[in-house]
Amino acid sequence: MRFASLNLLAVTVVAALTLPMVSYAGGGGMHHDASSGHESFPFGHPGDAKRVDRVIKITANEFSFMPSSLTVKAGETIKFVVTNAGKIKHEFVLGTKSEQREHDKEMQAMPHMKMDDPNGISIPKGETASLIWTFTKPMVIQYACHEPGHYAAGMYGELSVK
Ligand SMILES: [Cu+2]
Repeated sequence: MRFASLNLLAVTVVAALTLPMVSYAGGGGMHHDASSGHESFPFGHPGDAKRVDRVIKITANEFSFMPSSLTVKAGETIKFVVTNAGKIKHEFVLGTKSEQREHDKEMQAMPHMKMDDPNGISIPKGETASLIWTFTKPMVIQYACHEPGHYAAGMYGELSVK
């Protein structure tokens, strides 16, 4: 439901600023499960901390991730431990390429929006944060940062689920 309110807010902001070039189709790539009210994702779901199969360490910097590509297996629960070695705040958000593009548009419109999506974390400079995710089927997605201008600067990596 967060995305619904987000889009509503975005429309309000856009209307207030009268920026007709920015359009919000609504919903983006995210899907809502009407029964639970929780978002669902085509590439899996938040993982159980007690069932982590593998820990993957990632370093975020201006403006890239190390490593810049990853491979996991369908069915695996991964704990991503992301260290921000940069001088500014970064994010680590999982999503399909189209979801990332949609989310980036929203973030550019509202750069100070607080990150509270289950598929992403925000990491202050010098800190380390983690995200646990269970991947359910083979596909290729991205991990990306949506701080203003970062995605456009190439701050994303390819994650292949085999
Ligand atoms: Cu960034």
